[in-house]
Amino acid sequence: MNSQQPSLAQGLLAGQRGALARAITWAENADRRFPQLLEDVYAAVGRSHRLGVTGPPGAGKSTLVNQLARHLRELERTVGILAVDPSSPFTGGALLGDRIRMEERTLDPGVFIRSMASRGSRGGLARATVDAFDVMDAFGFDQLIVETVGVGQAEYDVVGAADTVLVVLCPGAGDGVQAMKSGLLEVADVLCINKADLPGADRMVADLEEAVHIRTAGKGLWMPPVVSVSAGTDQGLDGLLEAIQSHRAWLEAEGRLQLSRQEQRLDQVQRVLREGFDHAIWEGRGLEGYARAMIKASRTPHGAAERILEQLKAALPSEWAQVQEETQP
Ligand SMILES: Nc1nc2c(ncn2[C@@H]2O[C@H](COP(=O)(O)OP(=O)(O)OP(=O)(O)O)[C@@H](O)[C@H]2O)c(=O)[nH]1
Ligand SMILES: [Mg+2]
Repeated sequence: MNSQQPSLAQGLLAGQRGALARAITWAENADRRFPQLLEDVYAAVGRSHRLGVTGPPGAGKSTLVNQLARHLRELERTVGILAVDPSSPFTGGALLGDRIRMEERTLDPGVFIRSMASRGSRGGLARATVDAFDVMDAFGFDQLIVETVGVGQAEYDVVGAADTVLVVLCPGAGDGVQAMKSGLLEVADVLCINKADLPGADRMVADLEEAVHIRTAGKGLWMPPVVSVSAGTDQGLDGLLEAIQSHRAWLEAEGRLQLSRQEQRLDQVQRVLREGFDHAIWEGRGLEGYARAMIKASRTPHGAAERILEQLKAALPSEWAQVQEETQP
């Protein structure tokens, strides 16, 4: 173990919440000490089930996550929750409400809740979320949940970092049609129609079941169950938990979870690389001067970038191609 921060890694593994909070801050800030920390605790990563919860603003995601956490606690399972603060102005108002409702759970040591600022950054949010999930996983929660608003690619990337994606919709406002158009349906492993106490829920369930059937039937794919609940009045949560559990069981059969985790890791390598790449090539290698010289020599910006890219490609180590050949089946 690295001598510089044994206490944080050990604190994390010993279940100290202060250590967990600090580790997540490092993850969020892409702190330089984070990679070593993750290395020190990595043997303990991989036991939690990761649930991503997304859906349009106001669908009832926070209410639902709160209820899910309550039911999971009744089953004596510990829960770590990340709430990605929506940076979009039209959802900003719900934030305080979220906090207050989620506060109910924070007195329970079996539940940990943390908000993450989305800061509108593309790969950055997903990278930080996965890093935070990894340290929460090492800490030892049975269930990890991330809530995000399904409005853009960054949000899809975040839920894509989960084992199981729960898409929450509610009747009215054309949500069902909108979800089908926006591709929300494609990312869903479980579809939840919340606010079943409102009119139109049954119709929506039927429509979505049909859409799911058309998409998946006969293709050997997972067929996402459509579950209707009323989080506000705590109706139907058992059925929802069962649906989540059935997806988890499906993943764990035939090594699918392992494959899916490998893909998640690969995505994370790409995100971390992307964040580090700009910095690495511009820093201390004279690239800026080189680019300026090309601009002076009246290259177009595209021409200059293309030239630099060609040179970078030529510099890629040849053993990469070999490793790839060796690992091909
Ligand atoms: N009628 C009804 N209202 C509900 C139900 N569940 C949640 N709500 C209400 O829906 C509103 C939005 O709930 P939230 O849980 O904040 O929704 P959200 O999806 O987290 O919202 P954002 O995070 O802002 O996107 C609140 O006023 C809730 O009280 C339900 O089952 N039935
Ligand atoms: Mg919310």
